[in-house]
Amino acid sequence: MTLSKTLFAAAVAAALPAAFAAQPRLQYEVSVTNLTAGQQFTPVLAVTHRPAIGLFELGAPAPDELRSLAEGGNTGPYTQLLTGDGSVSQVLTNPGLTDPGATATFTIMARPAHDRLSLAAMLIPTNDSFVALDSVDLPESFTEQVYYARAYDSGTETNDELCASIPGPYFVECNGSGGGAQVGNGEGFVHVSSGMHGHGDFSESLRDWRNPIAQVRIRRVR
Ligand SMILES: [Ca+2]
Repeated sequence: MTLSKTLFAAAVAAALPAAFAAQPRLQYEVSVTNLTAGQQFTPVLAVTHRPAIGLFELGAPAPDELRSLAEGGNTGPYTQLLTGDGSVSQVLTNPGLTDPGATATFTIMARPAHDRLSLAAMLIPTNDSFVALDSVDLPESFTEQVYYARAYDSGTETNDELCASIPGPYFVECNGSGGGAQVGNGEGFVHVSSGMHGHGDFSESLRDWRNPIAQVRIRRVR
């Protein structure tokens, strides 16, 4: 690049609003397939970010933002925390429930140095279990990268498996919607979910699972 072109590029960059100049330049299509037989995924939180940050730490107490997501499917607190963070390119929530066997597909942007993707969604019906990928590599080229995700328990709520404690629009075992009772007294740390055991209102044969519980396909499209 000649000096004049360099100066011109610098002048253009300087003339751009800061928010526009900071726009992400890479785009990815992400498809999340629910591999369980009897669990729905709540709206999926997805974030592209630098390697320095992540959503949670296995074996450690869950942050409040994870508690909201894992117990109630609420992605708002994480969105508020991550929006505007200099280590984050984009944070989004893909709306709607993802049924067993179904796939949720969305696109997400990332700046070049922000080469990680994290995502999470509550499993319903569970007390505080969620499906997640934490800080996986985005594909460098236009090839597709496939990951398999496990179910985790946020450790913030006892797994009483009762309709009153598990929110959701309709569960056959509840003959209607679930509730949002705050049970508390959780296991204390984020761990691999032990599944559904049938000691409450829900059927173990309908609702339990084995890992992995989701296939995540990431394809760079721009
Ligand atoms: Ca729990």
